[in-house]
Amino acid sequence: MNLGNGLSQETTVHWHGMVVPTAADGHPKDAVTPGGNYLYQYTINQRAALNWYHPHPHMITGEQVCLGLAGAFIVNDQEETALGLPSGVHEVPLIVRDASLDRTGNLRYHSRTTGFLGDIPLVNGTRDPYLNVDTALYRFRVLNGANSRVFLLALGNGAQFHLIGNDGGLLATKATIGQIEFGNGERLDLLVDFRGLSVGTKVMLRDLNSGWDLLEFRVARSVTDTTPIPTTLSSVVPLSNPVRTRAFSFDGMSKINGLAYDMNRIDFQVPFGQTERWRFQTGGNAPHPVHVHGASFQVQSRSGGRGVVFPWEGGWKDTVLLLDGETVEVLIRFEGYRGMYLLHCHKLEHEDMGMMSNFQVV
Ligand SMILES: [Cu+2]
Repeated sequence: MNLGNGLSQETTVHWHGMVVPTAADGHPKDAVTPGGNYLYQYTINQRAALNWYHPHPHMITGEQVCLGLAGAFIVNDQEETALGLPSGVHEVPLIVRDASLDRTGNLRYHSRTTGFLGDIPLVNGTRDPYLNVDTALYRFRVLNGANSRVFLLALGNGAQFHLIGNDGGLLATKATIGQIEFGNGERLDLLVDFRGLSVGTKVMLRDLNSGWDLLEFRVARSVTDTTPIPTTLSSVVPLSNPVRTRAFSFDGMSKINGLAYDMNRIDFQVPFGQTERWRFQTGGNAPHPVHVHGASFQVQSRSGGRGVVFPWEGGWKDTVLLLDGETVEVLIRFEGYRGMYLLHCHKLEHEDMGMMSNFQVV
């Protein structure tokens, strides 16, 4: 992928969820100057998932993402194809975010240390959106593309989501669940069953945190759909026997373990191929959605705060939500590439202020 930078600022592209060589990871040290070009090259060799791309330049990521520089893409594989999940018009990506507009209706960014919060929701860049649906089973590939807003998704008619996947692709087994809380950077793979509803029925996808209506499903056409809802989905090999434990404290709004980001400082080294336990904790100023580059991880436990690991945190993750007082432990193993990667808070204003750390896989 060739990036031509037509902005008046430097930028990069990070391929969130993809395990790529350091030089293709969009690290801020590889910033592309205005008018410059950069060739991102990597081999796609990983599980099926909804991943996304967004800029990662030093201290201006929040502004660039908020003003629209982000998108999603889907990786497929044979394990997923064999399940016969809804596809074609019955598989719909939904990028959910919030936004503020100026008087002319353009996107507007205002940085706040507590994180950008917009006045209105957008789904796939659309205000007050609706989707005409068939009386069929749908697969929604959902990305929280907001700078800092945490959404609590629910369906207005009280129907349940069939949760089948998240950041790292399919879960081992399906979970049926009524409300799902997800932070920025996280993804969800949801089946929603509109079979049995009459034409003319409207079902609202809502955010219970803000009280917003996000997207209206309008049942518009009666069809016969016998697509099964699978229960067993994917083989997820559990990581185990960590060699060591590292602790990361997300302090204030700009530091990890007491240090603000320094592009030229490498904070720790991780041996290639070694399973480790990483402990993420915070005393306050959350939500802190913790994101790791270079590998996915498996969530093991959460203590304090909400105190449980939720069904949407199973399988493989690259971003996990930390609320005030929470400690989350994950197992992680870097087996893609050696080189420098990033650990950071994905609340983009915290990231920009320095809640980020360089580490080296050696
Ligand atoms: Cu944070």
